[in-house]
Formats: sequence, C-alpha cells, structure tokens
Amino acid sequence: AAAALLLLLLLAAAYAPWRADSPPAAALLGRPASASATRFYSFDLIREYPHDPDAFTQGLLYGGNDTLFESTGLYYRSSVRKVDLLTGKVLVHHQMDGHMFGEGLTLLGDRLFQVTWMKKDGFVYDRHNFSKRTSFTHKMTDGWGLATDGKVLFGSDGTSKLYELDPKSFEVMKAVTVKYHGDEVPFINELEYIDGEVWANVWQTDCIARVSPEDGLVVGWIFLHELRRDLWKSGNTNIDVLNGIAWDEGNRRLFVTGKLWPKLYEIKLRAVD
Ligand code: DDQ
Ligand code: CA
Repeated sequence: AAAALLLLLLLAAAYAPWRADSPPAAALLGRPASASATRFYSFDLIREYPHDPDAFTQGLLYGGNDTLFESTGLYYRSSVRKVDLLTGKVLVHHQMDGHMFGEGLTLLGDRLFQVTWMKKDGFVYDRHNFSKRTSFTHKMTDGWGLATDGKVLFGSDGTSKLYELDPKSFEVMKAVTVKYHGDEVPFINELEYIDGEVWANVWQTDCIARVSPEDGLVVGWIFLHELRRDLWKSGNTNIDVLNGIAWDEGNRRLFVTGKLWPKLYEIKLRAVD
C-alpha cells in the first residue's frame, strides 16, 4: 500500500499543472526546473541473466571482465560477493556477522566500501581478498546506498539526502536534498554514478531517479515496473523491491535487478517524452 501511495504521489507530482513554473535559481544552474524539462524513460530489454533468488540485493556494481560485485542484506544472511555476470554464479563469497545487515557497496581503486542498515558501521574490503577488511564509522543517519565518481563516496541513508563522503576520513563533505519540482524525494536507496549523474533506486518504487549531484534536482525518472510485472507473470511472487544499478562504463552497459529477484537485466533507456 505504501508503495502504491508513493507511486501515486510521484505520478501526481509529474502531471500537476500548477507545478509548471520554474524556480529561477534552478534555471540559472542550467538544470531542468519545469515539468517539461524533466525527462521520462522507459527501457528496451537487451539481455537477461540469472541472479541468485536468495540475494537480498543492497549494493551492485560492475567489476570488469563480466563480473559484478554485490552486497546482500538480511540478518544472518548478509554477504559481499563477486558474481559471474553470465551465469550468476558466486565466485567469491564473504559472509557477514549475523547481527550485520549489509547495505550499499562501491569500488574505489582496489577497495570495496560497504555500509550497514541501522548502524553507522561500514567496512572496507580488498577487492581481491575479502578477508582483508577494515571498518569505519560515518555520520549519515543510516547506511543505505553507496557509489563513487572515482574521487568521493556518494551515500544515501533512506532520507531525501544525497551525501558526499571523504573516502579517507568518512566526513560528510556535502549533502544535497533530492527534489522533484520542489518536493523532497524520500527513501533514496541503492546508487550508481553514471556520466556525471547519480542514479538512485527509490525504495518501494519501481522507479530510478536520475539526480544531479550538484544541486539534488531530479533530471529524469526511469520507470521499470514492467520488469516486476513480467517476473510476477512467470510465477515469481516472492520477489522484493527493485534495487541494484550497475554501470559498465567501458562498454556502456546498464544492469538492474532487485532484492530476491531471480534475474538481472541489461537494459537500454528509451525517452518517452
Ligand atoms: N533497506 O534496505 C531499505 C535500507 C532496508 C530494508 C529492510 C528490509 C527489512 C526486511 C526484514 C525482513 C525480515 C525477515
Ligand atoms: Ca550501484
């Protein structure tokens, strides 16, 4: 019911005619500020791959050479994995402590950074050897999503905030509020940095928000409800929310999946406006 309500609010916000006026500050930054400037996207399915239906996907990223790094949640089941893209086979598996609920994951240099749910604790793993591990604490209100532009860590905590964290001190260097036509977008979850934008799963929706990290404005909405519908149609009624965006920059491939989804999808966006 909460998901339906949020979706309804998003759609209402999208089509409300009284929101068509442009805030001048946003316009000066050259960012879409009016209803007509925000782009909407559907997708074309390029290919589907198997995905571990027991993986409660919380963080997803491309690891090169047809591999993915993935972190999973749930108590006593949380993990960090290296996964073979083509087969879905888990190549390296690190089981987290039972009281840790794995969340967002990102790769900066040779190190994987991970945050955890309902705790300020995070972990840093060597990408080649997950047992080489250190920990850190951060100052976001919670640990949900992580991504990187190769310099800073982007983080989310389930609010409408998008944080920039220093990867050495883990201090918050900057925080913007994700907004669509002046309304805050809460439940910002799994993240991916793509071509200067931060793409974010919005928890409990089948939508991805394309966010400008400079000012937090939503510059595009991607609608992926068809993926869930097709999984349901083929009998997968046990699936949780859409979550997990991975970008293969070299080959410009975009991958998405969800928590407990038996499939991972390579998609191409198609503008619908
Ligand atoms: N988060 O990933 C959105 C940050 C948290 C998801 C928490 C889901 C809790 C599910 C608990 C199920 C217990 C069997
Ligand atoms: Ca990601």
